[in-house]
Amino acid sequence: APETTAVGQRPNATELKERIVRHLHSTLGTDVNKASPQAWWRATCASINEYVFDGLRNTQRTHYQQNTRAVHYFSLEYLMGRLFSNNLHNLGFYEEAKQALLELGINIADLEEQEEDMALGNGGLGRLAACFIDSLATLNYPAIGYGIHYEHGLFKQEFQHGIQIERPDSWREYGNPWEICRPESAQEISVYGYVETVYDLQGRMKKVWHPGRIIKAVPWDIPVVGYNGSSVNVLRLWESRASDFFNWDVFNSGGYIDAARENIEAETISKVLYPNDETEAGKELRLIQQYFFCSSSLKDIIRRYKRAHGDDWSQFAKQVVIQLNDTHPTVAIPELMRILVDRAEMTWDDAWNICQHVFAYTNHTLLPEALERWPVRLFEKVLPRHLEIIYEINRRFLVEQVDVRWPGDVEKKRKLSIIEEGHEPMVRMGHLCVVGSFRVNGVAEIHSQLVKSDLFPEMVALWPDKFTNITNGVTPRRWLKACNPRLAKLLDNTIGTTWPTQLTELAKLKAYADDPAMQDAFMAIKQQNKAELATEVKRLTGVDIDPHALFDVQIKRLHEYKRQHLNLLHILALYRRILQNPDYDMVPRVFLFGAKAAPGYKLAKEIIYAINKIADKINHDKRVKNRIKVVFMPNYRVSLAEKMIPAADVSEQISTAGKEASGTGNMKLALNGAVTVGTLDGANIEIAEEVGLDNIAIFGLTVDEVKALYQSGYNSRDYYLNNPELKAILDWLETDYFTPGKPGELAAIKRSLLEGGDHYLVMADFASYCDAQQKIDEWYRDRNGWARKAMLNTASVAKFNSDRSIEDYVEKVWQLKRCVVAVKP
Ligand code: DL6
Repeated sequence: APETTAVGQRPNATELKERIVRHLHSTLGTDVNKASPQAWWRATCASINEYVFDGLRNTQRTHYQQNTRAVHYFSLEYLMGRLFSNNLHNLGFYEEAKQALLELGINIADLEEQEEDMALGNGGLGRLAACFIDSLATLNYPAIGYGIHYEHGLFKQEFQHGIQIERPDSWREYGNPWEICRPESAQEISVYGYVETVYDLQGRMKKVWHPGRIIKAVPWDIPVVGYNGSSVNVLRLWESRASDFFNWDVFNSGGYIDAARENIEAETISKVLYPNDETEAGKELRLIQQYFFCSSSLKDIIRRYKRAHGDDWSQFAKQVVIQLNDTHPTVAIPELMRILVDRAEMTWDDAWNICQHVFAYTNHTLLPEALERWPVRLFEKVLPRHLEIIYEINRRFLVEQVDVRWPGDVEKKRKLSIIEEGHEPMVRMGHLCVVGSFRVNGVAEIHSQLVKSDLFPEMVALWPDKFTNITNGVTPRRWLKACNPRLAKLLDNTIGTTWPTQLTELAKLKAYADDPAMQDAFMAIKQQNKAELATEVKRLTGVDIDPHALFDVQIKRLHEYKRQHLNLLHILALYRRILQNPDYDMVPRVFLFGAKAAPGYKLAKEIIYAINKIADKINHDKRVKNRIKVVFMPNYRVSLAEKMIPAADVSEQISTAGKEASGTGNMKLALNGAVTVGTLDGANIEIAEEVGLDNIAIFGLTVDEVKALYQSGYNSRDYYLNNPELKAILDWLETDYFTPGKPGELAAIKRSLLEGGDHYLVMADFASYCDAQQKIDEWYRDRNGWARKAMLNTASVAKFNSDRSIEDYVEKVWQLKRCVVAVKP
């Protein structure tokens, strides 16, 4: 335990029991003998919050007194999952709470199920933000996360006859015990309108924006508890409301209906999270969401800064650093310029100098469809003054940088311009980010190299030192200690208890990799986790799976580049081999999928449907004799990941090389002792370096080979014609074998691979993927050998810890100092 914590004395079970009962009475208005599970859960949350809020007050007071520099993490997404057990683990009294509840006749695991996931994000980018704020608090760095308080998070997924159905997620329908509304810190946000040019008495030109609409932004604070209660930071999420001012104006003039409509429109802004992963939406509401949270957050930061510094802006860039989580918050750059130039009446150069010391940008994707571009015409309508500012940023950039470096080179200007020319001119947000930030990072070594070589090579020529790499990481508190208590306990007993904050300690496990007793203990834990998951699979899907089979897990958003359909083709190959040879010898395997498809992504939904249909057929085919089971777990989310990851034997990380920026599921699975089947893509490359090639099954084309193949003219049909097994499988999809009476229902996959050009090279990698899977099969037959590999995975992945990522950001980007929080006596 650390010397100081923000939270103070930890309670024992008796104290907790008293608090829970007190809250049951005085907060929930009920009693022990009639309280519902929800009431028990809420009373326990309220008891936990007594400690959380103490920590929050102590942390905020200390930061204020010490006038600390802080990082402000701007992200449109935070995939927090549940906070109940996470907060208890981080506060250090999970066991005491478990005991207290037990004495009250309540099973803590049942209470955990009472909580809705806080799913305010789509996938990797949002979950990374959640891990980062955990690590920032744990490491005692002053930090605040800013985002949107969506009323509806990522949709809930159901399957009807195998088809994905989306249902609204109402995570806070009955309130959320972890959040605090702070109406006193509300902001007013302007949009639309026009810009007027005026001259003051000295003849100086000024731009005045006359907004067409004002919206109120109300903050909700979610305390973020560091491990051991070290610091309690804040995640501040903005909710949109109709502005009082605007509302009353319309209301007074008799426009009741109009006033109500205004209300609805204003509240729409924070209504729903856009469910697209890796695609830009291009919708007006999305741009307004982005501006709404950036403007509110900047105003909040400035209000806090002014409390200490008044109108003296000279310290601003020393106190404030803003990390832009992808390009989604880019509009913060012109917004800060607007505030400094138009409101604070600073010169352009002074204002730009501040901006360039405040913003840093993380790129999370190279996929062209995800690189945000906004139509100039939309910008002009929604943010007319910001468009003018972007034009001026661009003009100066082209004249002062590009033209100086490449005099008279019109083509370079066209390529580097923040405004893309064409029939529909566009604002390129990535360009604006690079120009306006002092640091740009990718999220894994290979990705950061590709950001430089493929995305922004000229920007690198202009500013070589601006670009860097910071490999992603995940918090071992949630992704090992809390989700895999059996393994956590084994680690505690074997290598000591400091690993949750000193993950490099895991390397000590290497010494036990050949110890049969430890191998047995490790495998026994995996077996228990698998048995638990098997029960959950039965409950959720009705499918019986054998916990002694190999559990092969692919959990991530559904996308062609992640190639769930490559996994499916291999399953079909195995099935076909069994049908052709009833004695086909293979290790029994359960293929587990979890994935949501963006509602508008047709092929992704077709792939889900195909997996479900094929699963149904195989699972009921007696001839298979349980050698294969296929399960698509519905509604994949953080809390389901926490159940699946500890039970995985194999981790599928099979994206086309060069397409997955990093991946973080790969890290969580390896940490929990799963062996990866993966391409040399994203962080897989670094995982392979850490665990060694004997402990990971690498296959497929490399980034360079992928590029060369595209260049030489890839023809997927060649693989179809030359590989009889692959041909037979694809042809199978056109029959009605899996969809009786409905031939062709699964043919979209074949069409995309043969006629659609197979952009993600599924056909090219198929044979190599089958070989890697064959290797896994052989490895798994040797129980001790497998145990060794699994243990060495856990022992070797300390690098992929979000504490390490945060220390890298601190060193390379943020330049923060730790601020140890003292408990007020
Ligand atoms: O950096 C977090 C995460 C990576 O691990 C994934 O590889 C990457 O696909 C994901 N990117 C996005 C893209 N969203 N946008 N823009 O979610 O980021």
